[in-house]
Amino acid sequence: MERTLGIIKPNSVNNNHVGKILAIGEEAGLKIVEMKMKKLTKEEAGGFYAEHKERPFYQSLVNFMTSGPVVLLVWEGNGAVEKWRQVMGATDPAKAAPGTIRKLFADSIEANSVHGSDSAASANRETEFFFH
Ligand code: 3AN
Repeated sequence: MERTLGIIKPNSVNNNHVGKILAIGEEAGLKIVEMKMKKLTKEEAGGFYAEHKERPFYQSLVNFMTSGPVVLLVWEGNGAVEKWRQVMGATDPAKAAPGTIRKLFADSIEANSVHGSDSAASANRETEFFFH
């Protein structure tokens, strides 16, 4: 069984889409094994996205991710990393496939509703960052 870190971002919490997003993950065969709601600090959001520090959108991304509470969760399932990324859809909602979370709920490429770890190694690091 694999685990991956998911985040429901502030736009989707604010738009009352938490339940629908969790249902999509569960219906894909993933199980919620840890979950908490939290307003991230600038330090947490900045540290979490440290790999993007040099990108032009970094400061705006940190501001957005701290603009309201997020839902942090750990999904478990066979191939959980890839499965959660499949149901999230492409980073840019304009390019996301029909039926994916980002196609359904994203407001922009920045406010794109959800995060998912991009590899098993990232999943371990990100789960540690927020839960242990
Ligand atoms: P993903 O979350 O799909 O793995 P990353 O890791 O490339 O995508 O980007 C991390 C986050 O940064 C995205 N989820 C999105 O919120 C934001 N982001 C990515 N690209 C852009 C962009 N061109 N403009 C604004 N925000 C962006």
